[in-house]
Amino acid sequence: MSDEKEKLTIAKEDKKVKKLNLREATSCPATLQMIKRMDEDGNDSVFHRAAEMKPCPIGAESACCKNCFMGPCRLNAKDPYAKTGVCGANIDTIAARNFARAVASGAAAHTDHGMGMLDAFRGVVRGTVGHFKIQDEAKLRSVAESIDIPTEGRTVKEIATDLYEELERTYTQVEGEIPFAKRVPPKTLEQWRKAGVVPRGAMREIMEIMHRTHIGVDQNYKNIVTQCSRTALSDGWGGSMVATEISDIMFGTPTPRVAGVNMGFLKEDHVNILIHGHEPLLFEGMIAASQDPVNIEKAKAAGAKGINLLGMCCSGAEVLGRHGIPHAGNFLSSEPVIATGAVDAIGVDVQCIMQALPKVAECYGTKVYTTNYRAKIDGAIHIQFDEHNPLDAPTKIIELAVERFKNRTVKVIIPQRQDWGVHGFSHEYVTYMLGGKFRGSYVPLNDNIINGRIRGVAGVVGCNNPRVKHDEVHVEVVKELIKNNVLVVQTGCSQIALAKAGLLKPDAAVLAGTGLQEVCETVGIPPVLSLGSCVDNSRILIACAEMVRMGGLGDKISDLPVAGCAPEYMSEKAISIGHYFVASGVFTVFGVTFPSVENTKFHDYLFRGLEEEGFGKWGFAVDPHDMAQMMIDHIDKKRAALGLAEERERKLFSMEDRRAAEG
Ligand code: NFS
Repeated sequence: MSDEKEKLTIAKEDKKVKKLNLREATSCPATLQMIKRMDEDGNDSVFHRAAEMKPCPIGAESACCKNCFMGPCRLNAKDPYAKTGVCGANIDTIAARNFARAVASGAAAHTDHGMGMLDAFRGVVRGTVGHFKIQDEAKLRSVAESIDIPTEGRTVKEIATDLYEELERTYTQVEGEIPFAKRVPPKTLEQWRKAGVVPRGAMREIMEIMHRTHIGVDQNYKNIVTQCSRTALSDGWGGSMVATEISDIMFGTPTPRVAGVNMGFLKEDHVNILIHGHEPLLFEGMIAASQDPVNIEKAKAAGAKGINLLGMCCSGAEVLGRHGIPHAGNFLSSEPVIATGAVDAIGVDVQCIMQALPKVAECYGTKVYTTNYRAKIDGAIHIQFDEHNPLDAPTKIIELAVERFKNRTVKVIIPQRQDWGVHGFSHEYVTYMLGGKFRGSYVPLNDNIINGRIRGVAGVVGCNNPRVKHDEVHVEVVKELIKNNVLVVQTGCSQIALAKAGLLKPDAAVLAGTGLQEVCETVGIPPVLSLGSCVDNSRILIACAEMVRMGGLGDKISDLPVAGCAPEYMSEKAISIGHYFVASGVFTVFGVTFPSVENTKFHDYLFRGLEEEGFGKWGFAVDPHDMAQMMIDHIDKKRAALGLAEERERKLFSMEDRRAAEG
């Protein structure tokens, strides 16, 4: 390269780096410290790439179509009805089809994850899988009973065999309703039946979406949205719910435990292994392998004090509540954590694993190991995980990590941040904690909502997105909600943001309004409850169904004073989740961007029309305070409809009061 050219290239690159304002990138100090390191080392991160890559304005509003090869066609988002695609498709059809394909992809990700869990469960039932077993028999029985499988006087094997066969229908059933439709409150189910959205097997629903969004098939936006609802419900009440329930049965239902989050849990003198992705199988195998004295000895022989496991994203969220294994950070921290130089191996399975990881890993002398045949990445080393021998791949990864520990050449810099909080609230535990052993039910939660101490419940969930300041929107929305006496339940990367901000500790109750504070102090819980990974959003659906069943708050999910929010979402999975909450009856607000053009019929249908038909509806805001206010307004609207608008006198609610409220 000539000198002149080289100067130009350097100048261009300088400009690139300048585009990213590091301080505005993240509110997580550990992540900031590490992206500064990456910046100084001349390495790119997701934050740098986001600063460099402007989103396509037409695509951002979902005003383009590439479902055939006469195009791609681009419509004018400013004058959306001025043009159509070559085939004549208008903005409503195009946006609805794009949305539907996001729902299909997101639902496919969750249902394939659930299928993976079911594959392992089948092996456990048939005795072909080593090491894993049924750890939570009580959960096995309760899940079986919830879908009318008899348990009385039957062996675990008999119940588990029936359960496996029944739940397989969640995926494969050609006709008729999926098994967990039995858990839906009757009035909500009745409404779904009328609207024709009760899902058949997820495979059929996803296939049908792909068919209907092909050129020249379904060209009526409302009809497309109906199939979106059916497919999304096959995720929430199907694939995701199976993933959660089977994981609980095999690895134990989470119970609250104090656990740590952040990069400060890496240990310089240990072999550090990070597990990143979604299905709990790899992590469970790794936990067992890392406790094997032979493997510990290998680490010690290399001069390490031991093996230190950490989680990332939803893989990490699964084991935080189940085992108290520390969590290194959420989605946008997955490159920065590697920049510590302390990670000796990263084992990944599926979903949310950036293709950039192997390159960052190379810069900091470590390796990425892919373990699922579905997800191979250029530059990573593939070691296939085999559920029949679940300790084999983890043991290999440990050996390679030990090698890397021995030969560490990169300077290790570990941000000194350790954040503690309570993790592992399951819907079963919510029953117990509010009612105690003898009165275990959702009655006390409903009572506290009826008497006004708790205004309502909000699910704040979902991803990070570098288009907004990392973690900040999650934290601000949640602070605003609890200040207004809204109890918050969380999953996924959002709960990691709040854990880092210290809001998963019981003493965070001081930030709550007086009513919620009183409940938290009495029960000894934080105002923000961490429920697990993104498939564990199904726990929130069950909690909603329980609230309806206990009475006093209406007879459909859409009657409840609840709302949902994904303030920093980025994935298609989030769209599927959002839509199954909407279809279930919940007002759901998304941040960052929304894939539709305002003032079009499709947009209006999602944001208003669905609610008029008895479903929930979508909302959108960028500012966290606006998001919180929209949710609070909705909760208040539902309270008013239930006759709970007037805040009651702050006293313990007696049975008489409750009967009066119900009457
Ligand atoms: Ni959910 Fe989990 Fe995180 Fe978003 Fe990705 S890890 S499944 S998709 S980024 S919350």
